Amino acid sequence: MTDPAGSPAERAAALADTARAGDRRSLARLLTAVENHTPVAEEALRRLYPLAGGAHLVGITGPPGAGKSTLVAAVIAQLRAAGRTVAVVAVDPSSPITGGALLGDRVRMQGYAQDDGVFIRSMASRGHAGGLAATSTSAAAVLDAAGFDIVLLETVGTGQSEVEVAAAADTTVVLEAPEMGDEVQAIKAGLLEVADIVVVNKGDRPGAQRTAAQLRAMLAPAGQAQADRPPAKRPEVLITTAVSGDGVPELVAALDRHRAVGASEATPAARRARAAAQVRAVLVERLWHRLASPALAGETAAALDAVARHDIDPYAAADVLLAALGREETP
Ligand SMILES: Nc1nc2c(ncn2[C@@H]2O[C@H](COP(=O)(O)OP(=O)(O)OP(=O)(O)O)[C@@H](O)[C@H]2O)c(=O)[nH]1
Ligand SMILES: [Mg+2]
Repeated sequence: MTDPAGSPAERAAALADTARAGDRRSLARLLTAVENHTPVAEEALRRLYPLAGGAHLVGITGPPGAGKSTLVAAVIAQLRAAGRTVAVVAVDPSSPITGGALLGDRVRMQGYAQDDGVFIRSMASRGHAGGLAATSTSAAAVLDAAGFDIVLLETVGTGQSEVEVAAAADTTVVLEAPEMGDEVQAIKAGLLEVADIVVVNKGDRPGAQRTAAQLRAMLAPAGQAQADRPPAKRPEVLITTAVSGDGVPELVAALDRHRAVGASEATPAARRARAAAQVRAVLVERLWHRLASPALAGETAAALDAVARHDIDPYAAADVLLAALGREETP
């Protein structure tokens, strides 16, 4: 395959068409473009977004080492046995290589390397504000338009990343492992807020039942993490053992149930709220990008330094930078 020549728009059109037809190299190139936020990616997304919407987008998040990648590999096996196709994006804000690489190794070990019904990709989030949500949403839309039945987004839960990934997903699974210590307890409440399904993995370890019971208690009516959640929205708590596959069929069934309920019950307001989160992420990213452009970089740096020195507050700096953006628009 040669590099398609032509304008970004023409290249994007060609890539979008071949990616949509399922060509893996085109998919890989398009996702690289998405990762690098190139004009080609934007143009391709313009073509593909209207064709997306058929896939079930599932976010899987949780603390480092909880077994996300191992569970994703087990879910892939379960889905393929049922004849369903699946694409995985492992989004790792800290180490873009390792998460996807481990998952890729496992899936190769399982014999899916030559299987057209499985596509795996790891992606960096480029660190800046809104980047993870924008990247996840765009990558999911590309894979959705390419016809995969299920698109899994794996990301390590570190505080903000899971919220951004949840914005891109129809169903968010929060993974916990037993005996993970106090620092994990601290992020648990934040993680649980985005959970549609809670999974205690490493069910073969002592304490799994106890952890599941604790989580059920936290999510029960008097618990802390569900105060503003209607009863039907309370996440169920499942136990899996990713290394053996125990509990994985139950997890897939729970995903299907959540999707069916979501499709029938999601209100226009809920759909708009999710769209708002996605658009806001892109907006923040675009504005930040423009502030870093040669025309505004000096003014941006000066405003940030002034905040760092406590000469002005962040609100005042935001006003200054919004004014600078406005001046740039109307020269
Ligand atoms: N005993 C046991 N070990 C497991 C299970 N699932 C995963 N592990 C092990 O836990 C370790 C971490 O698993 P990963 O799947 O890499 O975890 P992860 O959440 O993807 O980790 P990061 O991507 O680094 O955040 C590996 O050594 C796995 O073999 C399980 O069900 N039982
Ligand atoms: Mg992983």
